[in-house]
Amino acid sequence: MSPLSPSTGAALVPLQASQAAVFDRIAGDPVLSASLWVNVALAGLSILLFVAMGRELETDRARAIFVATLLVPLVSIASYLGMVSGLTVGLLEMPAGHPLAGAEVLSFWGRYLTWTLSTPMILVALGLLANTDRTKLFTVVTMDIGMCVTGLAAALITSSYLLRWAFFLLSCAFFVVVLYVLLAEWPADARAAGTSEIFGTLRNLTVVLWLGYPVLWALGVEGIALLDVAVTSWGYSLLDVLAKYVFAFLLLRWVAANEGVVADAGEPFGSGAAPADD
Ligand code: RET
Repeated sequence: MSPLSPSTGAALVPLQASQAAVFDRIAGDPVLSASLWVNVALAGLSILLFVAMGRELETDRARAIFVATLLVPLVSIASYLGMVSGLTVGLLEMPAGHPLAGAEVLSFWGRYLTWTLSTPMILVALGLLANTDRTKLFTVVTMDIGMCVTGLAAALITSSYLLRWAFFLLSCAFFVVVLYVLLAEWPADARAAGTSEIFGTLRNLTVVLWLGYPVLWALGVEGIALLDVAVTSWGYSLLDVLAKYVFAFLLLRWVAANEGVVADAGEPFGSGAAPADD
């Protein structure tokens, strides 16, 4: 078929049309719209606050944690503006078997895309705090990216209900590895680095909140559709507020007050070998 054939052209038109249609739909639903704008505002405030909190940091590891932490609201503001504009939101027709089969459902797939950038930053910040080694950091970050990308696939598949859940399970398998490293590997590293207490608090916050995301996916419009689009969106937005801004604030506040402890742990992204005792 020629690339300029009428049918190809026809396929492109709805894609263009859907952005404006989606934009109008979101703007016309104040509850849904507020769930996005709240995060644009909070991400903006967090960026300003974090820059103020971290600008005096001087040591390598503390500054690396600062940059990773600051990237979380930076990615978030882009993510939420992308969704508000309709750019990263689609109208998907759910496959047979889905409770909303045949209906056009608003899918905020931009969330899963941008988590691919924001969640590794959260893990890098936590890993640096625990003074973990490169191998564990590499493992947790790649598994986390795997989780987000397969989560994106689960949300976007419109051909088969079964395959949506297959990707959901695959994403959960990646997630289990992330949880394993957080719960079984990093606590010992943090103990050795002298950051055990704050690491424990942030790890617990992370594990509990992150578990909420797959639960919401399963109960929301992407999964069994027990919750409607606006409730699902508010659910993710509230989880984001706690898992991103509150988490990042607590971490940065501690790092700013305890820079010496963080610096004594050694160079960032070490190999895991104990520093020479000279
Ligand atoms: C999905 C659905 C598929 C199964 C699993 C998921 C997990 C998502 C998580 C997201 C965390 C996001 C955060 C964002 C902050 O910017 C993709 C929902 C396991 C854990 C913390």
